[in-house]
Amino acid sequence: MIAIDEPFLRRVRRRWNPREMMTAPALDDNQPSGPVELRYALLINPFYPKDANASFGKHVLTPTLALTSFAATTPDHWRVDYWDENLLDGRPPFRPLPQVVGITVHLTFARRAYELADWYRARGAKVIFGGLHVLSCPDECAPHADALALGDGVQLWPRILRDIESNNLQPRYVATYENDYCEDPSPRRALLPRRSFLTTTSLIATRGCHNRCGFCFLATDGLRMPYRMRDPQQVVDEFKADNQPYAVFIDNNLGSRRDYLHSLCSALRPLNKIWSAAVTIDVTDDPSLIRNMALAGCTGVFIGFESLSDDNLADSHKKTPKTSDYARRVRILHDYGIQVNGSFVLGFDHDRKDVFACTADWIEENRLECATFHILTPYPATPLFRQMEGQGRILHRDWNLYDTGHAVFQPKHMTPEELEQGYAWIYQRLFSHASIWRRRPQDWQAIPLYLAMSYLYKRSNRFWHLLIKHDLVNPVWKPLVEMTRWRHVRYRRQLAERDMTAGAPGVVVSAGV
Ligand code: B12
Ligand code: SF4
Repeated sequence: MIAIDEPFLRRVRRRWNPREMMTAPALDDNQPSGPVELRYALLINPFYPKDANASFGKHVLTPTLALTSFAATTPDHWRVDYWDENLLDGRPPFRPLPQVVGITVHLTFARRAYELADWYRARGAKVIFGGLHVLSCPDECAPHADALALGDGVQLWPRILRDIESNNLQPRYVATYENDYCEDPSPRRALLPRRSFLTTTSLIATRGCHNRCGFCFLATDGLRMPYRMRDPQQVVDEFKADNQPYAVFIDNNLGSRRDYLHSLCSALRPLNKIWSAAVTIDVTDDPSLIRNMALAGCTGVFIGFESLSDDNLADSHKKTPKTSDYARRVRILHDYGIQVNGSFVLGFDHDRKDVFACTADWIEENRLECATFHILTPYPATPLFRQMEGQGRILHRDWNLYDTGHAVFQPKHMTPEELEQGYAWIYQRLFSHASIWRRRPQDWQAIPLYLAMSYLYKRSNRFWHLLIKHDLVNPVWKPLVEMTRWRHVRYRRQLAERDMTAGAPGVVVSAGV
């Protein structure tokens, strides 16, 4: 048992953070405007500072689909380029100057998005903003862009380009998320640099979630996102077409409709590939679903446990099983060889200073292979933000610090400094040699891969910026992934043969991410 006051016995050492992971590349104000290339669009994922407590590896695990999803609707007579400032290749290109610059905006990189937008606009490009922050704070974004895309870019992007061609650009475009998801084209993954990510295959099969937790961006005012699903065959085709051994589903919750997940698994199974996805813990209500996921290649799930306090979960309106049953449910996943990456939010109103030690204990006791922590963050235009604002607990509106690594509100039972100290401590504890070892898989044959993955992911922050800068992410990571896939295919064969009633113990095949 970890002593309750351990997180506070000494100041947690600040982690080393290389400059390029903290500071956006400079934009040269003296650069004169060049000729604009007509029908050339540049799409930008802006830079955001990385939190040195967490793994830098997560930023290059798999790319966001924010831009590639709607890039697929670009008319053929337009040229389109993609630039992710987080890949450390410097500032986005400007020669020739694009006619249109499309930028995705989240609150944590809103300030950088505005800098980029102001720079390109001053030189004659038209700037279009879209993304979560545009939806929650349109009036703040508007002065920096020629047009805002509120909602689904897949529906809006071709309209925007058409209006630009006819010189009729409107200041706001609005689309909902209620159309048939099967009609969306596949994301344009060919735009992505393949060596820069563990896998370029970020798949998305569904949008939305059956829950509406008060702290989640899905609860943003005005966002209507019913649960929509793509045809499983479309997902399979995309997985095949990208030709990678491993895919990450970036769905909010791939498990909201169990019948759908069953059919998706049946479609994925023949591929003999591996994947991971975010699901809620209630998927374990149906162990046959977990078995199907394993047979279909699921090696890991990302589960938003959020909290080990039922009161916190009730306050958030999260429909979830009792926390006292979480351990049994984790065992079900482990029994089918599926590793668990647990996501925990710290700083809820029922959290006291013991939350850090208790959460770390629970994670180690239940051998969660990986864990991700977030300081509770009231995103603007959500019920949580309104509640905190109503209670006068919002400390500031510096969105840069709304990155779930900083306390931006007044917690109930500790100071903001204690919350940040506890957050830094729990990451350091879970990334320590001792904790990694304590959570090793039961099967000794799985241990070498587990250690290799864990050390690369959790203890290599000194090297990640070099791997990223020199385009080595995929080459370094891929052999481990291939080995995992190979072991998993063998495991799946055994699982298929295993008599369900015999209850033979499972083997966690992969671990680390
Ligand atoms: C992939 C992902 C990541 C990746 C890559 C992030 C990146 N920016 O490059 C990684 C793992 C690195 C990551 C990290 C983090 N993430 Co993240 N991440 C996601 C995830 C799972 C998928 C994003 C995605 O591809 N969505 C699918 C696309 C198609 O949807 P979309 O982005 O909304 O885009 C659509 C529209 O908005 C619009 N659109 C978007 N941009 C534009 C631009 C133009 C010009 C137009 C026309 C339209 C348009 O069109 C698109 C198609 O409909 C989302 C959850 C989710 N499922 O969305 C969380 C999410 C975006 N992440 C979130 C958070 C909090 C983080 C972290 C802060 C967590 C942490 N502490 O580490 C970090 C910080 C990163 C950062 N500052 O952005 C939150 C953001 C909440 C908020 N209100 O801002 C989300 C929503 C998760 C959640 N449920 O809370 N993340
Ligand atoms: S379960 Fe997760 S994705 Fe669904 S609403 Fe809650 S926090 Fe958001």
